[in-house]
Amino acid sequence: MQRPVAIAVVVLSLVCFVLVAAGIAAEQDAGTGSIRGTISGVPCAEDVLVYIEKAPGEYPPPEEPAEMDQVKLEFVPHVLPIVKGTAVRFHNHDPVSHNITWPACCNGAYPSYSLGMWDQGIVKKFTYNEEGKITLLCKIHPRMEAFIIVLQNPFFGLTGKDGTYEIREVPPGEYSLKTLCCKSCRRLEPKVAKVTVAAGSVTVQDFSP
Ligand SMILES: [Cu+2]
Repeated sequence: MQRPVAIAVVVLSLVCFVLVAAGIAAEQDAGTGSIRGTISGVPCAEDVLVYIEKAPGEYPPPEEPAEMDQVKLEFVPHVLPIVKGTAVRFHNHDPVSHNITWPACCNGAYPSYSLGMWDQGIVKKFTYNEEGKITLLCKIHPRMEAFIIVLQNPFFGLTGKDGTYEIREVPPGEYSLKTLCCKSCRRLEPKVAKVTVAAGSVTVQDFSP
């Protein structure tokens, strides 16, 4: 093959690859919609969980575990939403031992439990097979606290510092969208909104007290 012809073949192949990849991405997005919005008027607009309470169908957990770290005597992240059946890997990046526990919760789905003491660098794992809100505590450091929220489906978002959230690739339908505050505003009543999601479009749903 002459050199200019070879170059043309390579360029054409690349163009075809990009077009096919773009087509696949468009097809994936075309069948679903997204939900966006802002939480305002609450003491802490960050790390508010916004989630679809119940979506039709079964949602298998991801193969990759979720991660909960301990860094500088804090849990990272502070709020970890997962789909039912997801395994969580617990890390310790502190030069001291931690002892993660949680009190019984969720109508008996999770009895009180301790992951035991462990040192820096060791990883522990636990699989959450029931829905619920689990409060993580550390027996050694009373100020440490975090939340694992086990949900029925993967359609959830956490607000950033500016109070905005986004839930992507939601199948079209009518849903009950709920909020859950976990920080200083955790005693605020959860909010509920009825939302309709259409393929290829964005549903805007803001929340305020
Ligand atoms: Cu600790």
